[in-house]
Parts: sequence; structure tokens; C-alpha cells
Amino acid sequence: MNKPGIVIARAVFPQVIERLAQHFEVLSNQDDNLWSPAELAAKSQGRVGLFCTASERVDAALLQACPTLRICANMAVGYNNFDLDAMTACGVLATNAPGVLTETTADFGFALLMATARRVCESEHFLRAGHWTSWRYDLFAGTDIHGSTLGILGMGRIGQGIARRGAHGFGMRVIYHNRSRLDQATEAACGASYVDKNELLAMADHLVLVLPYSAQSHHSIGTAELARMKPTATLINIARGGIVDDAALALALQQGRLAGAGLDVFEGEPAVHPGLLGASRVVLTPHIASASVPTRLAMADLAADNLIGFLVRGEALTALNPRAVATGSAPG
Ligand code: 8YV
Repeated sequence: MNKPGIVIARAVFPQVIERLAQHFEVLSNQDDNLWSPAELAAKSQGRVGLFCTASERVDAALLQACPTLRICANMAVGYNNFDLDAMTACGVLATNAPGVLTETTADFGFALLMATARRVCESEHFLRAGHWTSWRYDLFAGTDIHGSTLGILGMGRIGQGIARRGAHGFGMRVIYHNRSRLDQATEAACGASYVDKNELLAMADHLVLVLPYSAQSHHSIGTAELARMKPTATLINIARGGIVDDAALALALQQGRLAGAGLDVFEGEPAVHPGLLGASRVVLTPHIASASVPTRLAMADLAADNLIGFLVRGEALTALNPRAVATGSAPG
């Protein structure tokens, strides 16, 4: 009997492909070619499952072109690449990969914060370029982390992980803003206090962005918000490109209205705003906050578990739109 077909849109750990191949006929993209939307639709023809990353857009056009698709499993916790309404309307289940990347991503948020505040990257470039000829009292003097005020915008799992590190590891005063306030016990465990967004902007010495991207969070940090921040503050974005207005940030850095920025995500990535590439007190990384080997494997395994769980047993682990299966009209 023929196995049902699935497609894996990007290169992934071979052992994950082997596991999926026990259940499915797998078309994978181990060469990691970046498929256009038309190529993705062509590769998905006649297949019931799509294993994708945040780089692949799943929208009405794709779903209409691929009426046999029943599930799209994202190897990412963020799912702004999914048009959830369209998926639900077409009866296509959407899954993401929450939980497994929380601590690794929070670690990286802190790495970026520390590298930015303590000017790790620019000082390393200076040394490698052979400019280090003598000690100076103010050579790459940065800002302190311990004892400072850590602001967090977006207080989901990863935000809470960053808060715990700041409050309990570095003796920071932690303040946060979120759509909804945490319960008292969670606030106490994180050592964090709720403030409104303007207070957060004005009080933070280091502001970390960890909120999901949506039309509502687009340019949550733009010219007006940057103007409210301390000129000595740093801004860290490990959430999504588009949450920060990168042109406004580049200008603020150029005008000395902010001490520095640590950025793992960018508007229009992998392209990076030239004003950010040219800025000195900026640490730039290529969307790697979740990139430890064990965590990336756990993310891939969870996406695979969702495909196997749903297509073999009828139940996914981390469904975003479970209604889709009850109300959808996709062929079985
Ligand atoms: C992913 C991420 O590595 O999980 C997310 O939302 O941003 C990253 O951890 C990336 O999106 C690839 O899917």
C-alpha cells in the first residue's frame, strides 16, 4: 500500500527525515534551495502534509493550489508565516513548535544583551584589525548589566525566561509590558513588575523585545518609542523583523539617541538595513536565537511528531487551529 506523501520545504536533520519516512513518502529539500511560492505549490501537489519553517508562507493561494494538504507543521514557535484564517477555512491544521526552544532562546537574548552592553563584537573587530596598541581607561567602556533595569516587551514563555535570568542571575530590576498582565505568582517567580508601555520605554536600561509579530505589533518600536527611551539604553530584538522600524532605529543610533542595539531579526531579512550594517554599537546575528543543536533537533522533532500524530493517529500535539479539522472542507 502506498504511503501518504509529505513535503519538507527546507533542509533538516537526516534522522528526522528517516523517522518521517517510516510513515510517509517524503519529498525533502536537503539541498536547501529556497523555493518560490510557485515551486512550493508544485512540490506539494498531491501531498497531505507540509513540514515548513517560518520562511515559507502558507496562505490561501498555496492552499487553493494544493487541495490535498491537511496539515502544515511549522518548525518554529512564531507562525506569522501562516494565514490561520485561510488555513481554518480550508480545513488545514496548523501546528507550531512551542516550549522546546524557550530556554535556549532566552539564553541567546541574554547573550545579545551582554554583547551589546559590553561592546563585545566591536571590540573584537578592533583587536582583529590590529588596532589594539595600548590600554586606555575608556577603551570600549559600555554599560552595566547587573543592578540595571531590564525591560521586557512581550511576556510569554521566552520573556519570562529572560526575566528570571535578569532578576535571579544578574540582580536586575525587571519590568515588563504585555497585552495581558501575568498572575501574581508568575510575576513573583520571574521577579518582574508590570508597567505600561510608556513607562517601560522610559525606565529600561536594556529593553528586550519578545512579542509575536502581527499587524498589531508591526513597528511597535518606531521613532516615537525610540524617543522615549534613555539615550544610554540598549534595545534587543529576538522576536521578529517588522516589530522594530529598522530605518528609525538606524537613524536613532546614528544620532546617538540610543547607546546600542542587539538584533537577531530584521525587516525583510535576510536583507539588513544599510544604516544598521554601518552602525558601530550594534550586534547583528542571522536569526539564530533558537540555534543550539539540541534545541533545533527538538523543534524539528516536534514538527515531525505533529505530522505523525495528526496524519497517523488523528491528533496533533500543538495545534493552533484545532477547529480547522472539525469545520474544514479539505478532502480526507
Ligand atoms: C526559528 C523562530 O528558528 O521559532 C521561531 O519562531 O524565530 C526561530 O526559532 C525560525 O523561525 C525558523 O523556523
